[in-house]
Amino acid sequence: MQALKEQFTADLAAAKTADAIEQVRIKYLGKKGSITNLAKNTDFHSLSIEEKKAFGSKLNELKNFAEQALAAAKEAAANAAPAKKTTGLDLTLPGTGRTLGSLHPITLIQMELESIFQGMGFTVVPSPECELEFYNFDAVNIPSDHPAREMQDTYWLKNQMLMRTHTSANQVRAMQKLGVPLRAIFPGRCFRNEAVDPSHENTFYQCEGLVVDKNISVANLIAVMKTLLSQIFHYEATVRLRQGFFPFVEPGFELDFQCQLCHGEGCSTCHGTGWLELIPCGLIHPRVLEHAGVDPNEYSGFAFGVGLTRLAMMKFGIPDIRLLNAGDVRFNTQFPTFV
Ligand code: FA5
Repeated sequence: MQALKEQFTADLAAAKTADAIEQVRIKYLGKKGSITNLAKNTDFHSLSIEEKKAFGSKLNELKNFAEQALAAAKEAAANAAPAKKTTGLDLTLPGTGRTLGSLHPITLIQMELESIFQGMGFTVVPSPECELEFYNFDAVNIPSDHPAREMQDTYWLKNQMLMRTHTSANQVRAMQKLGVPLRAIFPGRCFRNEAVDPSHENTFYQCEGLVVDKNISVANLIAVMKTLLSQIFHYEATVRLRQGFFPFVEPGFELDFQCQLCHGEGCSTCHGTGWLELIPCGLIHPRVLEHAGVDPNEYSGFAFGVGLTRLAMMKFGIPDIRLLNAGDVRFNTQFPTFV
């Protein structure tokens, strides 16, 4: 009986559900249960009266013990908290913050430039990066044997096509397509196969500007350049105008900008000169007008090619041009969306 009691106790401890407890009850107290069978299998005839009494009392004790233990186990199982069903959703977790996108400094400066020029009545014209040799060179008065071609090392494609080396490639096509009078800008990427340093990239942005009308003079050109710079920098920028040579303008100028990183002292960005070439410009050469079918006796005009990438460097104080193409998000996200 003692062994049976111990085995019963162990079985009951292992039974955790109402079903399992019922199985234990059947195993020990059911019709053919081990405790029930104890009485059936005992040969009472061979026992004395005292032995019969003692056996009966022990057996009752065991039955009572088993019944009470089963009742307690059933109650405990019924009261146990039901297993939690989880959806995998934890509403107490902190939310994931959304990062706001940001605009690249070149995009910012291009948007600003477009808005300034639109304010002066210019149209913004999209243009192809992949050009015909004719529009990039011949049409703007740079024939194949002209030394100016060597100034702009070119990435050549097939079929007399190339990656444009400057946005001046738009001058003649724009006059042919849009006609004159004309007042338009052409912002976009240019490509030159040249050594890269803090102020030179092989892929950079320019913004060509073109005004063709009657009686256009250098005074008009200077007025537009002054308006542009004062609106971009919100202060009187220190500039210098010097003679410049470009086969597609006559006279030609270089508008240099005092380096904003060293304030004219000289640094690696301006190669120690204190100045950065920013806006080459001039009056459109009569031969370029002729290439576009425009009569130079009737019309004149000016053109300029803003170095957009360098303008971004001056505006935002970026010391090395290579940062702009590096694609480093830590750099790209530093710039105010509204300038
Ligand atoms: C030209 O490309 C002429 N087409 C500009 C022009 C237009 C002159 C209309 C007259 C009339 P230039 O090669 O100097 O000129 O380049 C113009 C500007 O582009 C430079 O002043 C400079 O700001 C920028 N630039 C030129 N090469 C690079 C380069 N490798 N990396 C970054 N910026 C450059």
